[in-house]
Amino acid sequence: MERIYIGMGSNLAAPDQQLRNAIEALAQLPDSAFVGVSAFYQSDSLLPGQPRYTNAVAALDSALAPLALLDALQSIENDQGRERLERWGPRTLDLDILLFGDRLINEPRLKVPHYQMHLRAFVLYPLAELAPADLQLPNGTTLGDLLAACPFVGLERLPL
Ligand code: A4P
Ligand code: MG
Repeated sequence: MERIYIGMGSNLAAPDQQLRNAIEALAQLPDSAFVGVSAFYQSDSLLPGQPRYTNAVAALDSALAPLALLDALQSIENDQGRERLERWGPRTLDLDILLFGDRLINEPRLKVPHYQMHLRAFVLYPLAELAPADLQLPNGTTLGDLLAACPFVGLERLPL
């Protein structure tokens, strides 16, 4: 089993409920054990003109291979009505593999760590609820280093 962190985001069709449904689905993945989920956080979209996002991070222990996990996450996205009309378009549910154990993955369909996680407060702060500050990324940077460089700006942590 490897510890996997998954970033969840939604900005359409009742985002908080989309995330709750995604958590239920993640808890049923085969060969995996659900570890926990952060609080929900709201923030403005990185792209102007889109509804606000709700984001959270989930932790999972899994024996699935990375691409098998990606397939499973994409079918959860599809089950929840994801339409891929444009890259970065508004979405009912986005599930991104942030970290997969200590692996560096560079496949056409899968890059891990997620290419922009280090820049995103809506990823790093929920992640910090589940992972220790000394968690190391494959390049040796720690989560604490990333948090120190990423101010808690524009994020609203929703009450549990
Ligand atoms: N892919 C590669 N690496 C990964 C990975 N680590 N995890 C590939 C998941 N998928 C990965 O993703 C496109 C392709 O990326 C997949 O087919 C997969 O093979 P997608 O989910 O279809 O497209 P996308 O989500 O539009 O692109 P992307 O790059 O994932 O978008 P982002 O970076 O997630 O940005 N603002 C706020 N406040 N909160 C947000 O969550 N999200 C976005 C979307 C913009 N603004 C936001 C937020
Ligand atoms: Mg995505």
